[in-house]
Amino acid sequence: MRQESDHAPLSAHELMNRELEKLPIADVHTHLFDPGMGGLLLAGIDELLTYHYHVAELFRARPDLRPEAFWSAPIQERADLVWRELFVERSPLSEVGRSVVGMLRSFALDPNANDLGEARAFFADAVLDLRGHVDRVLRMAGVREVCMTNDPLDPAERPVWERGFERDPRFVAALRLDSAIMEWPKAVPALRALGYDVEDARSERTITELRRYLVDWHRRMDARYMAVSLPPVLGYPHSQEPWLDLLVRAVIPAASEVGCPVALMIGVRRQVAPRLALAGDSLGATDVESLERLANDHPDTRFYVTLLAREGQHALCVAARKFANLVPFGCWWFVNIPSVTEEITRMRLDLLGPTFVPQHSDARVLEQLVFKWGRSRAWLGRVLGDHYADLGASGGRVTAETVRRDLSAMLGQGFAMPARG
Ligand code: RAT
Ligand code: ZN
Repeated sequence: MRQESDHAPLSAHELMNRELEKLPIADVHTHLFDPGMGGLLLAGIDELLTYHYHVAELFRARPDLRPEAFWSAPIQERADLVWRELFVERSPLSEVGRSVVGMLRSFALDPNANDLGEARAFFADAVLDLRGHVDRVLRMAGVREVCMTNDPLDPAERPVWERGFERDPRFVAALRLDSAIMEWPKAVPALRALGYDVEDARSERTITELRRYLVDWHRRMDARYMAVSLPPVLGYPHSQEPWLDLLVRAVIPAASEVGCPVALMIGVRRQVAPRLALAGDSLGATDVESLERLANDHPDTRFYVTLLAREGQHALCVAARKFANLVPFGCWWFVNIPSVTEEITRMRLDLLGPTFVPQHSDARVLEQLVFKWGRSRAWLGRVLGDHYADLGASGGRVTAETVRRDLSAMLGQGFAMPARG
């Protein structure tokens, strides 16, 4: 391979890979927490192996296992079982399996070990200095900022915000709305307990109070955006679903009031297999036409949108060409597999140029940042390298500066609101 020191120009792929390696990433959606929030931040090998992506694969490998027995076992036992079934007895060929192998290697641990003894001892030691471990993981992952998923109605999380904690400026907040609006009126007692005068009927008073909740908590957390995961079909504007009414009458106005974007994560069908708990969710294809109508009716709201199904990704790109306030982001969960991420990202580049956010990690366990971003950098390098090579071959300018500028706009800024003209 040519080296820079040879003064031979780097190929577009070499340049891209070098710049991606150096790029400080703003990870726009994770389920990680500020280390100051105590036990909420998950880390270590047992949490890594009991991640719900592995759990789903465990029950495929061992259909004879009863989920109830699995869930009632201690976490170490569950992690040992996952390791034995998915890493020792079978080759870990799935995306999440290959990722864990790579992650263990980056911590100089044996990815082919017969048991978890070495890894468990290593991570148990590492988390004794949690802040030092966080520093190391962020450095290894090349991540400068981690956006959390924050829910004031979560009884484990709310007291931490109420008590207050010293914030790590690298961990920024996102106000998650699923529990507040998706199963309305289920949230009414919890909102009332927090001092918001809401009732089951979606009266003007209730809407005003729900907005007050959103604005108050947005400010308290200094949140970057409000986010909600939605079913495949939005049915905008005619659906009678309470959540759609609340989205339109409370969430969008509250986001406008505080000047933040709204992230719509569309396409999830929750709990089709309830026995699998977090691993029991599925997906469905999105009606992008509703999204177009929503974007058209709310031109001043910036919607960051990710779709769970492969179907609909092309339509989303086309919709985003019509509505600048629709910004596709990330290859989410079931589409976060290289065969599909490459397809989606090539399509987004072809149709939108560098005006979207190509990836987020969705990490739930700290060390996942290392492998999820390691793997994303690899396919991003292939896809972006091809596009810049093509641009260069056509006579366009491809330099370290232009590549760095574009990468920073796509992956380094988080969900930014454009400056008002
Ligand atoms: O990818 C995941 O971990 C899912 O369980 C979901 O959390 C999803 O990302 C979401 O944010 O709803
Ligand atoms: Zn998520």
